[in-house]
Amino acid sequence: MLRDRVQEAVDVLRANDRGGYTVPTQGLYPFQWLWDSGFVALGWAVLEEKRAFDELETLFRGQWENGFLPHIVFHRDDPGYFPGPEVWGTGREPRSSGITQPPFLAPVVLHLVRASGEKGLAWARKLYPRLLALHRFLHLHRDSEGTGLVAVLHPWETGMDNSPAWDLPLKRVPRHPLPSEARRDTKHVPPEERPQLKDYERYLYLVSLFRRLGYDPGFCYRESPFRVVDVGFNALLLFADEALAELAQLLGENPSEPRGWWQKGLSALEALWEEEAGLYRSLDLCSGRRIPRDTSAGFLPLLLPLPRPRVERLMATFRAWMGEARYLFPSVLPSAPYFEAKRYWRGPVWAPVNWLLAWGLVRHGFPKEAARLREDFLALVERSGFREYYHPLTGEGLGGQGFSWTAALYLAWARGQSSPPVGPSA
Ligand code: 9WN
Repeated sequence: MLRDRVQEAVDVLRANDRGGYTVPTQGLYPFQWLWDSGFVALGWAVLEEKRAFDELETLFRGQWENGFLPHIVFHRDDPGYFPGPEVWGTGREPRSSGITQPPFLAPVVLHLVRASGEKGLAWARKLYPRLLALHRFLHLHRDSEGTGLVAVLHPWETGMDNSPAWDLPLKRVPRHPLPSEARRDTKHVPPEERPQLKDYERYLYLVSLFRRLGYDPGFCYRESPFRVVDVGFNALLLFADEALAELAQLLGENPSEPRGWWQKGLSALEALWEEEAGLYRSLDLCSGRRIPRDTSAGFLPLLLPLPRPRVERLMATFRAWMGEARYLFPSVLPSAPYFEAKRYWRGPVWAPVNWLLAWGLVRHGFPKEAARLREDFLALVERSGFREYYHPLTGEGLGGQGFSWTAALYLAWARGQSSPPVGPSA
């Protein structure tokens, strides 16, 4: 059975391969997405190491001169997605969006280098300056006060687009009237599994604002009514800083800049800890308050070295969540009033989150819990195929079908448990 699914996973990746890059799924997402590419590369690495590096090189073709890396690169036209390149109007070549996504790339490159030795080092050498420029952009332009943590300016930048954590900060964002037929997503996926129109109208308002501001990083930061220190984005950036410093060392480059960001960020992260809830929460920079919503992102700091009492407390919360879901790991605790089992990022299980949490658990010495994340994910695929996300109580498959990151992580995980490329177990 496992063997058949492995072949199916390979077929999904090959079917979504557009030559040098992989679309997340056909129809719903027909371009190259930033953080998807990181996870997809982990799967390609199982089949062809070079193809994994190509995925990232193609993504970096979309990098801007200031180091910014857009969340979508529109390598080819496709009328099936909204908002397409003409709505973004970023004026770049290749055409791209004008917001970013979690920079889950340096850890992937390091992971690939560890697996492929000298060859990998040569490929990584080409990517290193581009990664460094991306990290510089984020630490400089998204942390204008030099706090050590960076802000996101659009829910899509978090990768967890429709998370209930964004409901409160989004209320401040005006609605950009949008005829419901403008949306293409609900033509591919049942509307109850997608965001509501009122959310989409706010997403589009932000896009039109940034476009009006010419995508100038300073103006966008100051003018955006949505400015949030997302715990997930920051945990991934710091994890990537640590990987970048390690990569610098392997390549004979100076690791002090990424190491400095990492150290500063680690202490700043404490501002996101919520003792009573026993997990980390995002901070709304416009109100100056932590957002009172608990989501799976609150566990992602497990990717980082944390004080032991903090880890113990976080694990107690983690186990409480384990007790409420049949399949780990739900994006929202099922008993929370804002839980929606089928709507994206408001309850369902996502392959990349399981993968990242498992790396965090391995790092902190919780192999049993990490194994459970892997087993549940494999069971979900066994039951429902390679879907975009899954119902945490029934295992029903939801969202897009033939999904690349799900297939890629299945391939990577079919071989056994994986360890993070940094930390004691690396
Ligand atoms: C907007 C591609 C992307 C993922 C995101 C996921 C979803 C896009 C959308 O799909 O977002 O970027 O149109 O809904 O939320 O994490 O990268 O798979």
